[in-house]
Amino acid sequence: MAESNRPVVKRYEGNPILTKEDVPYQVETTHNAGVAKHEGRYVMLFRSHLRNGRSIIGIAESDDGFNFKVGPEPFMRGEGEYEEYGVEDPRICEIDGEYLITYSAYSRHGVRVGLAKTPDFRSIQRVSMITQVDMRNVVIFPEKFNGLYARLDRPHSEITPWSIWISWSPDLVHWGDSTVVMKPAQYHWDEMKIGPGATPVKTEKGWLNIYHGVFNTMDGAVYRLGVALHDIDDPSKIIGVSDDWILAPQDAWELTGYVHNVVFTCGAVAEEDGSAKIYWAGADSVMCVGTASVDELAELCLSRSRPPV
Ligand code: BMA
Repeated sequence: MAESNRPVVKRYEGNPILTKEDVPYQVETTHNAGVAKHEGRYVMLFRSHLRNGRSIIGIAESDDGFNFKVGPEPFMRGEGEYEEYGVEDPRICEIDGEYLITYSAYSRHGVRVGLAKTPDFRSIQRVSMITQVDMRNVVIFPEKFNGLYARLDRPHSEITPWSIWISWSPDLVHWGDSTVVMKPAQYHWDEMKIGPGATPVKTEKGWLNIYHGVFNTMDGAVYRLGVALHDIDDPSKIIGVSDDWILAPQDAWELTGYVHNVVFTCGAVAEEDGSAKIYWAGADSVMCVGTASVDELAELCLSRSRPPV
């Protein structure tokens, strides 16, 4: 029987849900946002380019996960030597009764990842830089494993396509025991590079990792989203990676903008009814949302699996 053409991720008909017109201070984009639920409300931390080309992070809140109101002031601006060129692509992880925020920090020394935390999104405390340079896209798992925090990260490399790794920490500051867990597949939609996207979602079948993958064309890179499933007790083990992407640039604001042909995620929220809201940026310009069945995404990793490395 032919497979259905029904999309795995159902785009919200009100997309885009956040644009620069919604921001009460001067910005050029609203993109690459981490999203979490706090006291029943959705909190979005989004990246904005300023007119000097550097980025800051703003905050928006919503009762329903679709209609967001932006706060009057930016939430984070680059501070100090290692954030001199700005802060980008925040991910939010709720653990131990607080929210961890991982973000890319740019400076004359390169790009590395910073960790900050907040109990309520009113105040913010910087913890530490948690990588050296040439690392981006850090997502922390919302549970510990044998007393250790775990994160997926994405080191840069000159001799192999950029891949997804896992690292462990007793205290969120010192990380190690890193191993590679997943690599791009050759002549595949993610062959150029992959990176962790949303904070992993716990499912009955394993941890769902919604990641981005890049393919290079004559017209430049195309960013799409895919899914992988990690073992529930040991997330360094991948139990399936969907051969198919789950989302590709399609709407006008995904096809053109600050960087064309990009859908890029930094956050998803699992709901009690078994669905997840997946948030992505279109063309590094605007924020969009869509819904998917968590079980269907996990099943896709198992039934249409390609080898992880
Ligand atoms: C990546 C990062 C992301 C960006 C993406 C698409 O390398 O710079 O922040 O969204 O490219 O341009």
